[in-house]
Amino acid sequence: MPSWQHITYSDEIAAEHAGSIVTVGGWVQEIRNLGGISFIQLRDRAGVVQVTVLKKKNPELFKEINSLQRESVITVKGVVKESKEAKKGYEIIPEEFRVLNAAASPLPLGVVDKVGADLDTRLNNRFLDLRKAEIRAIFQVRATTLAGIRRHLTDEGFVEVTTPKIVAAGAEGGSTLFPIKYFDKSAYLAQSPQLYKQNLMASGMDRIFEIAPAYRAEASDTVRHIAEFTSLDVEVAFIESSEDVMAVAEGIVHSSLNHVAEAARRELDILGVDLSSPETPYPRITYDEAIDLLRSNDMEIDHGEDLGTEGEKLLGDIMLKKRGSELYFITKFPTSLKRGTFYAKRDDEDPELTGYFDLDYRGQEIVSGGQREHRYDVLVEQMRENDLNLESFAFYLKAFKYGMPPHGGFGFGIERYVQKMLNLSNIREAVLYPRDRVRLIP
Ligand code: AMO
Repeated sequence: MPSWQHITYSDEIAAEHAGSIVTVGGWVQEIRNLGGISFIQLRDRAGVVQVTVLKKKNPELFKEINSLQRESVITVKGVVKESKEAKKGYEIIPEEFRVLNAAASPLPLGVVDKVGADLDTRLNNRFLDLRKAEIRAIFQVRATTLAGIRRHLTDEGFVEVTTPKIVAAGAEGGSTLFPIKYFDKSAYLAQSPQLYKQNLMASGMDRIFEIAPAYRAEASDTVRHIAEFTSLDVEVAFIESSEDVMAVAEGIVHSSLNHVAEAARRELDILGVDLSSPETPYPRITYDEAIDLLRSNDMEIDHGEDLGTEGEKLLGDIMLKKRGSELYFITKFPTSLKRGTFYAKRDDEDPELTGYFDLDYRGQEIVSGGQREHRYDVLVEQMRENDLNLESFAFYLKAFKYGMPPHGGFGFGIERYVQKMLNLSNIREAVLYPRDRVRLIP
């Protein structure tokens, strides 16, 4: 058995293990030296366990331990002993004590300090920040969310794919493209797998999804935009309308919220989050209804304008108050707003409307998508309207000429989802090492 498998986590030990020998490993959170006896709070990924060292039993060791700095890494092999004083009802009396790595002092970021550090200091020292259980819990919830999504989509017959992140053309507008050097050519970091997931709809893989990084050179510094985010992308063929696509998004959110509420109960407790999965179907309001609602709530906004952060936030408050819903679709976005989305299908009766939708969670867009234009001639026309160089999109267009079924899909921002699920004020809190206009390290 590898040595790491000999380590017992603190939550695996209980007072009834009294008398047995365990090996624990972790960081020295605190040392209290009372002269003849020292109490070490050893922290591992599961919690804290008390190690009690008696001077008279081993004076050398006692000295070494008491000179240790906080956050040094140790392993302790010892006997579990019931203790009324120890928080957990037991302590460990060491037989073997190893200092694996001594920490320097002072720490650039406190681990147990009550005073909250600012986000920049935390992110600059992420490895220390993550030693706090409530910070690690965010990423355990994130992992549980992804596991729930993968399970749900796989059960629904979707196949997970991986598409290139180094691409020759962007699909989401030139202003947010990151140019890169690619041998002797110029290329970009992928903003979205849009062209590839549509390409696959002509391949017979008629239900696919991808969970991968997407890159946007976002100029503005906001609490909901980052330059590298994790995009869940879904594409499904043989659909009749955007409603078929919305049903997939709804199913993912509903099942993953249920999954997290159940499987990440411990982490939600640590974070003080009471999570529930609202009943489906989620309410649907059209873009025009959303604008009317905002206007009747004293917001200055005209039909045809983007809802913007403020509009989405206010709409979130209204939808919660009036419809009791934290999750709702905004449908039928006007073509004027989605014109850049050259692949969006327009309404057959009213070309000024698309069937495009957003799914908002607690006043923030987390999903955006709809039915695509799958007819070659119409698509080319829409691309021309956008002044796109058709040659750069040759591989994409070709697939529409030789048998492309009607299809649709969406992009779903994972960090925005986790941010809203856990009521985090900044999206960066849901990213281990965020990238933005100023942040490239760590
Ligand atoms: P869109 O650009 O709306 O659509 O992006 C889809 C979803 O991705 C998330 N998102 C972001 N999250 C964090 N930081 C960013 N800078 C950022 N940009 C986008 C949001 C958003 O709802 N190709 C289409 C999707 C499709 O039609 O299939 C697209 O990329 O949660």
